Amino acid sequence: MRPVLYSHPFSSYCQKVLTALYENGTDFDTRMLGPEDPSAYQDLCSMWPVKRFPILIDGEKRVFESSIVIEYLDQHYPGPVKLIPDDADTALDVRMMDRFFDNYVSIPQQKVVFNAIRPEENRDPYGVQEARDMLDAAYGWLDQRMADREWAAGGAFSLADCAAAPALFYADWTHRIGEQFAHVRAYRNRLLARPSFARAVDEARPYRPFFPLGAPDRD
Ligand SMILES: N[C@@H](CCC(=O)N[C@@H](CS)C(=O)NCC(=O)O)C(=O)O
Repeated sequence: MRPVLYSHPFSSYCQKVLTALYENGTDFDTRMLGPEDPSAYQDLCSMWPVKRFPILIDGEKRVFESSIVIEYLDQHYPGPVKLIPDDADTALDVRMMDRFFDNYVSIPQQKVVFNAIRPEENRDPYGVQEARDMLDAAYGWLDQRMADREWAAGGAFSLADCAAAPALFYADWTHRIGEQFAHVRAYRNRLLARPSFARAVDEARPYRPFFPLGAPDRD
């Protein structure tokens, strides 16, 4: 039996897992979370009351959290690309960078987007400014880190890059990565050129009109 991913193509955390799946050509089925099949979302909510996706179902096993889904795939469906390195210290570096991209790029990016879709009276300009400041701090730190690296950690494409790809993709749409962060921009371009992530981006193209801040005409 193949694992089943509850997923939507336009979701950044789903793209993170899809990138991992495509890297290794892993066979899986999708339950698409969308208006075409409301039962998929109902099933997700009954399994995971926090209602966040993606989740992976593999037989009796339910795996939540994109990073842990990728760890699970690495253990149970290994392929030619080792997304968690065998060396323990290198694996720590990979996990550290995965946390960096989720906590300090994706989360503030989503904060700005979610604020935009709230009713006017519930908007939070202070929180949005904090999120934008966090993105600038993250871009600055990452720019130095990426000055002499191709990938985020360990010298090869890994879990950390699966996290980085959609995080930087949408962060740039939300809060532009300035020209001064040339190493971050170059890294984002390398991620966009990676066939696994390019495929995830292509599959999500039809949903671009739904991007709340207006999708830019690029990428
Ligand atoms: N920490 C979670 C975050 C997942 C997450 O926030 N997913 C978004 C989609 S990109 C979601 O479920 N949004 C639904 C909502 O906010 O109601 C993970 O890594 O899987």
